[in-house]
Amino acid sequence: MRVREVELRLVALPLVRPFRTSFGEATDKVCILARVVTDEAEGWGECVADVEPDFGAEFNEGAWALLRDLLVPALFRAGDVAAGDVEGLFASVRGNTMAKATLVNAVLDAELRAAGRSLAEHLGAARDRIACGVSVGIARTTEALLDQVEGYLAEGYRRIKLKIAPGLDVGRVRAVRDRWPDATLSVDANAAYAPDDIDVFLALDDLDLLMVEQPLHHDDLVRHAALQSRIRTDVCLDESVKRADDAAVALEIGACRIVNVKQGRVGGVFEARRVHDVCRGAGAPVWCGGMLETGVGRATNLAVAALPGFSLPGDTSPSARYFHEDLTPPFEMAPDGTMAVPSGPGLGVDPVPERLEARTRRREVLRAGATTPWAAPAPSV
Ligand code: SMG
Ligand code: MG
Repeated sequence: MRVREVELRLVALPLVRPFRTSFGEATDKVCILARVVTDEAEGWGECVADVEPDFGAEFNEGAWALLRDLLVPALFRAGDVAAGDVEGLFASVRGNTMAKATLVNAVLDAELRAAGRSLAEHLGAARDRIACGVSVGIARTTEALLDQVEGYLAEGYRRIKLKIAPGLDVGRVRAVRDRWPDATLSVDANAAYAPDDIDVFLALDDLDLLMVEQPLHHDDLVRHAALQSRIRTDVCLDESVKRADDAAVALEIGACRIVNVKQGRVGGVFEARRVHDVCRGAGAPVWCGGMLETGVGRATNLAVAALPGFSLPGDTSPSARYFHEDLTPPFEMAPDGTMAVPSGPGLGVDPVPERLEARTRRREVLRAGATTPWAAPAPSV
């Protein structure tokens, strides 16, 4: 397959309610979408980077520059490519897994649409519906948090994840646990704590949590191992796992017992499947994380979440939990807290053209063969 054109768009969608984490608050979802045009079909990819480098080191403007100046030109230069080759084309670019995932997934989508095969089937899906959880942002008050949780439980979510931050942790979580003694609850700290905060985790240990997600620094597996050895609750890693080998090392040294798999964080669906395989081999449960994706990224996540090792509900909520109007036809959750995995060719969904246009803040079309500044021959001296 030859990639002839890549269209980049920066899109912005208002969120139905602000999403507050330990590192900040978002009122809009702002991300890059890529549409690759090949001689056979078109494919879509969504970048999970955000406006600022807070969850991870990547951010929209940086990812845009990298895509435009290095990754897309590498794709054009490669000529005839298969989706399985794309990761290799980017091997000389260190890190930047969110930007890379955008194109890995988009080229695969094009390939699968041309072949009439769904992404879920291609990856090796074991089910056609997945269990949904919901990630609840830090609320202004405990009462507001309880109201939100009550609403989500009534909608049928199978697991409630509470975002926590220093000072907004044990008291809040205990209030939720006291009200719903049988709910499946977890917490996510987004790396906000230090090893000295052990008392917080010892207190959370009494609240019967499914897991505590990314309590410590995003790069510190060793201290996560020390923490895991002191608490009963399973530690789950998110930010710390940027490739399959990170998961292997984390499990080997006891830094966690559960892994949050986000294809957009680890460089795309192929690496996500490798993370899944490593964890499955080690007997560790995995679940599908989320980055408040639009329908494009959500369809990608659902295909990954259908793999056999995904044994816990994911942060894979329906479109209405995030947006008044998604870019794609909305993903809906059944009252039993499950959602269908798309079964059409490729991602199985497309952005609705008018909605995409209305939400686009910037658009740039890159064409194979066109001169790019960095690729211009060096002037002779
Ligand atoms: O997609 O429902 C979602 C959000 C899930 O909590 C969620 N994601 O650390 O797991 C995480 C966060 C990161 C997103 S912050 C913008
Ligand atoms: Mg997380």
